[in-house]
Amino acid sequence: MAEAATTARANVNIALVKYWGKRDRALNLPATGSISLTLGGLGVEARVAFDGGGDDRVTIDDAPGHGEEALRVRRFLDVVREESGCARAATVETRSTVPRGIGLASSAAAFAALALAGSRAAGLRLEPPALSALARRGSGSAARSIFGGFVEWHRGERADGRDSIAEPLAPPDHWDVRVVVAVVDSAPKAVSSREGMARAAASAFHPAWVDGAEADLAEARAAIRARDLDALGLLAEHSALKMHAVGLAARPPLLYWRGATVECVRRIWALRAEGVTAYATIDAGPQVKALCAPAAAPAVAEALRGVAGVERVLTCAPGGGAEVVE
Ligand code: 2P0
Repeated sequence: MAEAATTARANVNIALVKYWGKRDRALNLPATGSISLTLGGLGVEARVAFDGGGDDRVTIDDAPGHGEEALRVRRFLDVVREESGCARAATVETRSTVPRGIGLASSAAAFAALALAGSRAAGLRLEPPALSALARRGSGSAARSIFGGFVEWHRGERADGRDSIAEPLAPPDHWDVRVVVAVVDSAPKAVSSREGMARAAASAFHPAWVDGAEADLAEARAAIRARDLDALGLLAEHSALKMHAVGLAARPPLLYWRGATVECVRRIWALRAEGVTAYATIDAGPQVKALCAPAAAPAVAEALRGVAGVERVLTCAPGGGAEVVE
């Protein structure tokens, strides 16, 4: 039996050990595990009601949803109906509190919020692991945004993906770090991460990426447990650069960087040489994110603001997991 409308909120997350390639595209099952940090204050709120017949009505940031974005939401609602037995069409409204065009993909936050709001609205009370598996069906990285703080998403072995779920490694208050985001290009990207991942999976370097994953995950887990910023930062930088190397070796090649992307990485390395501890990571776009201690964040932000081509800089702290709003 469907319940009344439910609203839920979830935050974006940034991968420290990246998800880059799938073992099953339909179910968003990853080729490797990944580890992320959920960021506070950058989220998506989703309201879902299974309230009628006909087609699903999807509103995204106060405008009727259209194209690929709305199609992904409708496909996800089909998954919720399949899991719950609810046959009704839905009314969905999502609102993003992530500033637009900053290169922090909101799909992780959106599908985590939709998984929580949608499952409740359809009458399901899912435990966090099942909720994470559901969110994964919308967007792989959404599996991680169900939880706050440091999170690991397991590759899993099962063909049905039931064991490919995220779990918290440490809550947001375990370790107060900052992620300073340098926006170097706010235009929509030419190659989506979904397409990029498919291309990267066919790269000659992808088998090496998969081979290195377990060692990277173990190193990241240990660094998070020990609150060792140098160890985690070096590993996060390595994972990001390796991820982009896989794309460079793909045919056709995949290059998300702009000139300013490289300059930001070099500026972060120069800061380190000056004694400011900061480490770079880059996702499926040209933006550079620096992991650093709270005390170093103002200096890191100022340095990145000074790099030619940087449009804006924002600083984020660890954030919490998905929650029901009403
Ligand atoms: C990550 N990215 O681990 C990696 C690093 C981008 C670079 O997860 O196809 O939107 O929906 O499963 O999760 C972005 O890809 O892809 C992503 P789908 P998703 O954060």
